[in-house]
Amino acid sequence: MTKTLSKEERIRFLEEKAAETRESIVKLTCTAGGGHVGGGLSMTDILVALYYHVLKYDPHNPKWPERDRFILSKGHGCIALCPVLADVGYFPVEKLDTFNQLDSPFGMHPDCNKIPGVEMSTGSLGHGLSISVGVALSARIDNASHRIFCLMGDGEMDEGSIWEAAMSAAHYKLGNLVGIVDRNGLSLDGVTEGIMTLEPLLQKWEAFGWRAQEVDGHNMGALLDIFEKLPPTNDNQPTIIIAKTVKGKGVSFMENTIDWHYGNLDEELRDQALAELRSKKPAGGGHRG
Ligand SMILES: Cc1ncc(C[n+]2csc(CCOP(=O)(O)OP(=O)(O)O)c2C)c(N)n1
Repeated sequence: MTKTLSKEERIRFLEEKAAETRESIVKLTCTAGGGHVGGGLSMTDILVALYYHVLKYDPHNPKWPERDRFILSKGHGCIALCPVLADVGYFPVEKLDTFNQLDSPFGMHPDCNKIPGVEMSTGSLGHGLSISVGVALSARIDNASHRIFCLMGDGEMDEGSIWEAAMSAAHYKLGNLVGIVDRNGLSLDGVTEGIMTLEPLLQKWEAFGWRAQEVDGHNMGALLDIFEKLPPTNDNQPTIIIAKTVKGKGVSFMENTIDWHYGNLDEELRDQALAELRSKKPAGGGHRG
């Protein structure tokens, strides 16, 4: 989607998309009567880099066998995923007007039987990586060249199943698997280190046999660099990217605040949040790849 742009134009385009996505997250939170807004805003730049530059997919053929697979293990990030899937063409954006309403395909967690482009129904934390290992293993057996990306929360690292999956990915030498941790430092009701010490997280993944890297999860240029330098899919080691992020990124009263893990906005707060996000939009973007 952005392949024909210069690097500078691409970053500008993606930053603009991220700003638009954040606005959509705030609006959808109001449509839904509440939502996981903090974790949606922290993962936005990662999601935008993936869907507008990195992933291979065809929104008109969601089951295209050669597509890259994206599995949202932190399923409560559905509020960020849905506007991106709509914008890249999986379904009309107007459909999101029903978000979280009775009989809507769109709920707080993604349902792969109802939303085109969603690879796996998630929401119960700790399962996405195990599923991704299975999908990656099957791609390896089929000699396929697509990648499997799995986005996890850092609070989610407390789930033991993550570490079982981590061991098996290394055991099966799944170089086609890329895990990303949205390292915003907060879980549902506290700081991650207060609930269960995760650090040294990078070294833990390394010890489990993964190629581990850290990146500023809000620096579009750095995110692109790290994705562009992924090893070939037939490599023999899975990759984990620990993306340092800020929960509630972009809305000052939400940033780094546990209260905004899940919340609703009244009209005044919504307008304040949207005005802030609009004021931070990169000026003069507008290039479309
Ligand atoms: C198995 C399971 N236990 C508990 C929950 C409830 N829950 C929803 S979000 C969340 C916090 C997760 O924190 P993190 O992974 O850091 O998410 P983020 O901060 O990125 O939103 C919890 C405990 C759940 N969805 N699944």
